[in-house]
Amino acid sequence: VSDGESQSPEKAQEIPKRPRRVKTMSGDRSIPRISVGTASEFERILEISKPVVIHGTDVGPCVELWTKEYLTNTVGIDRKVVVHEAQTENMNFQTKNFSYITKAFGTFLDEVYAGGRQYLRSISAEKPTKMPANLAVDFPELKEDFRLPAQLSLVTENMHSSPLRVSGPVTMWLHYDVMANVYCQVRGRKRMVLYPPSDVQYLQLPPGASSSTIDVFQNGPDGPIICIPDTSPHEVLLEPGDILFIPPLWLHTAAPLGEVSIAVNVFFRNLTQGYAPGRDVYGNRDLQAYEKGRNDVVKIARAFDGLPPDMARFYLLRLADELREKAEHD
Ligand code: AKG
Repeated sequence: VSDGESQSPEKAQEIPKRPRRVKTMSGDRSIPRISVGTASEFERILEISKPVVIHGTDVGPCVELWTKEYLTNTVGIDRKVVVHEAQTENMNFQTKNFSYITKAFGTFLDEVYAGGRQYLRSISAEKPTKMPANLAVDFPELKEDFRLPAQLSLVTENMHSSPLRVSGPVTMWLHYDVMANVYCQVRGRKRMVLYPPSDVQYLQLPPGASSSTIDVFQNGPDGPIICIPDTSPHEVLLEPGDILFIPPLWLHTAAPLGEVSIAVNVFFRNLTQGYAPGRDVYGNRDLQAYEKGRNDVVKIARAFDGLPPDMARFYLLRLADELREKAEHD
């Protein structure tokens, strides 16, 4: 029940090998920190579709209020939550080195504030498998504490979901989402590394998956990220009150630094068409054309059944070249 999990079982594929040329270095591009005064300035950011950190806006009293004690008293200790309990400090969706555990909110807070490798990405309290998370509905006690600034009215109007994220010392795996995202840091600090969509070919995503097999933070949450050849990592350290705009399809991974990190992120639709119809609980269901394309690929490959494998390979690669040509030059 988290990002990258809308993959159906048939999407799961063999994990490709790690890149051979891995060396270490730190991210080479930092994400600009800007102030945004009006809704039309934010609209322009959406058009440019590059990540930025919006600072100096008001996300509500949560930034001061959301201490362990406040959350315990306000939400209550008995409320049940489903948390990721990790075996190592780098969660990996492909190797599934974590488990989903249902526990009482009070127990979760005690454990996570004691340094437990746990991560809450809230899900719908009403219909967890059918509806996206909504902070105001799922945690009505916290509703008045968090708000998006007026400049981001486009986000509010097109909101898909607003999960609460509470993270102990564990990193979130590298993945992309299909919805646009404004990630609002509330407490603690979070290191975010983002890769542009054009890097996807170098980031080891099994076919049809939205999560990578690579752990970018192999050198620890504050160490240099691993160098993945031919990619352009963009990096930022979020402080309370910062809002990171994560454009659709930008791959991202996150590491909390120091204390427990609390955030609310709001996924929103920024396309007028193209989303897959039907259920999308996590905001990462691939576009309709891609889902259809994957079915067409199966049909195309099947059309070569019964032919000599070397001839099938020859023509399938010719077709792949045509697709690449379209992607790069159309
Ligand atoms: C997202 O907002 O899509 C994330 O993946 C956030 C990751 C995190 O908070 O650890």
